[in-house]
Amino acid sequence: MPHALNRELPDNIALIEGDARVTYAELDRRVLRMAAGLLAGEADLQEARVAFLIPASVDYVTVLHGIWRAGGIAIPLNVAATEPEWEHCLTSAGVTRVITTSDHRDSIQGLCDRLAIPLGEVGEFEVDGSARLPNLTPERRAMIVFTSGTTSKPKGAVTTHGNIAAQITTLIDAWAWQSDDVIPLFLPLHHVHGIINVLSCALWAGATVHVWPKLNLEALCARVAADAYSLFMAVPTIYVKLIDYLQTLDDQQLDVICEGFANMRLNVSGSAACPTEVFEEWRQLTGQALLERYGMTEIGMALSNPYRGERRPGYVGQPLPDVLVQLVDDAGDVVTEEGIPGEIRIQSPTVFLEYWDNPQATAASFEAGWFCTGDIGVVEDGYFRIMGRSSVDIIKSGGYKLSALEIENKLLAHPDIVEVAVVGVADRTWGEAVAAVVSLAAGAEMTVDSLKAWCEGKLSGYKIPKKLVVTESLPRNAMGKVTKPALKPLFE
Ligand code: MLC
Ligand code: AMP
Repeated sequence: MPHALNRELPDNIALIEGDARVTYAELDRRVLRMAAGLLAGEADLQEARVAFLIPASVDYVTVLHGIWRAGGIAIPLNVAATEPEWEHCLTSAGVTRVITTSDHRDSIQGLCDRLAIPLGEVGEFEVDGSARLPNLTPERRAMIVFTSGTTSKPKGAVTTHGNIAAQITTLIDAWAWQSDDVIPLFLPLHHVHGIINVLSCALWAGATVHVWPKLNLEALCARVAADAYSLFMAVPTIYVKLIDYLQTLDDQQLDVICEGFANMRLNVSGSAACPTEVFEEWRQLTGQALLERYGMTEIGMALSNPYRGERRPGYVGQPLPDVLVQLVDDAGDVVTEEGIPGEIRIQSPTVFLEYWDNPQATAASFEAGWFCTGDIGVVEDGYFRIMGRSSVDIIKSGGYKLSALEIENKLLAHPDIVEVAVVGVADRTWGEAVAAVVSLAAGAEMTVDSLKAWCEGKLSGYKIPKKLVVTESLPRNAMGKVTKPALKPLFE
């Protein structure tokens, strides 16, 4: 199978979790036992959808690769999501079983019972002995990652084994992954940044991943200061949080941590625009010129500043090998000159297969064989710059892509809310912060804290509005549509 764990370096450490160090040989043995347990005598899972609710850990990797080896489609669930959000993933993907850990069982047991989906813990599937494993050709479906868009509910983006292998190998070459690399992994493992760019690239290269169940800046920086890592990949919000944290330290502590970052061979930023001030502050602190790249769940990584060469602040570089990029203007014409903006469209072996069980959405996202990203870009002096998105209904907060429509739909269920519009407003830490404008039923009152409290359990924490404006009525155009750009100044 193309993206199996590295098998050439069985004694290398694949994963560090707490005090445990797991070699590639040990991990491979666990994965084989998991695959055998999942198959339970069958020859092939035949693309059955197996979801798993497991934080970043050796268990997570065992289950992900076990599902792949057994011929299933792996669906990583967000450990911080709410029950209605999990329900959408399980039902829309036709999930046939869910795997979790003892710590998370209680949170999803009731839902699985209600949906009559068998739920098991990791250990229950790890059987002794081995099984004949199916032959996995590149066109077979491997994974579904749920991604928000311009529809109210997240869509399941399906990637094949071939897509995943292409997404990995292009980065192995572009960023010169090596088997002696060590990388910390603190990003969520239900999105491609964590799953592909960090975890899968490292495991392909025979490198070492130090898994953190949660971002802990102090503990992470202590390891950085000890020169534990050669590579670092994060969203811009994490660099902002690191800069803020470093500023709280005394000079001696600061120096040793900055030295740790300086000694790494590469620091990468992506998933959202990296402000030029953050690029400059990071360079001043650590001497590292952040390598900014651009990607998307549906396409993996597409554009990247060079590993060797000029890394230009505010730009995302050039197409990665084998990635074809077009800019298409409003008139539908391909842009042929620098300086003229257009929608970024992609053709590449890394581009996903389809949205699960949604041929209309799949068809709508392609134009003449090109995947339409909805992002607007421009080329200036040979480098791509991301100018924004064609939809105001997509918000990028701390690297998470959020649908304003999904949040609006939830808020409309609030008994006091008559009308609502959700927008993203510029925010130093989050890039964009979720902000809601509401009009209320007569006599009702609302504060941002009372709204947050009401949202708990209904929306993942990062989707909950951080800002609120209560107004008499929402501004609408002649067609009756809320004019969202007119709302942003309300939060200035
Ligand atoms: C957490 N909070 C957020 C948030 N993350 N609010 C808005 N946006 C976010 N992204 C809120 C919590 O709800 C909580 O609110 C408070 O912040 C503290 O929560 P926390 O969990 O302790 O925060 P922290 O651990 O600091 O998380 C921040 C973060 C996380 C940046 C580490 O958001 C994160 O891991 N982001 C990365 C997402 C990612 O991997 N995206 C890639 C998608 S793939 P309260 O009110 O309870 O205090 C992709 C393609 C590509 O984009 O190109 O890579
Ligand atoms: P997701 O759908 O969660 O995979 O997020 C993908 C989106 O993140 C892209 O469509 C872009 O809008 C945004 N994105 C990713 N990387 C960058 C970047 N370097 N600069 C600006 N936007 C980015």
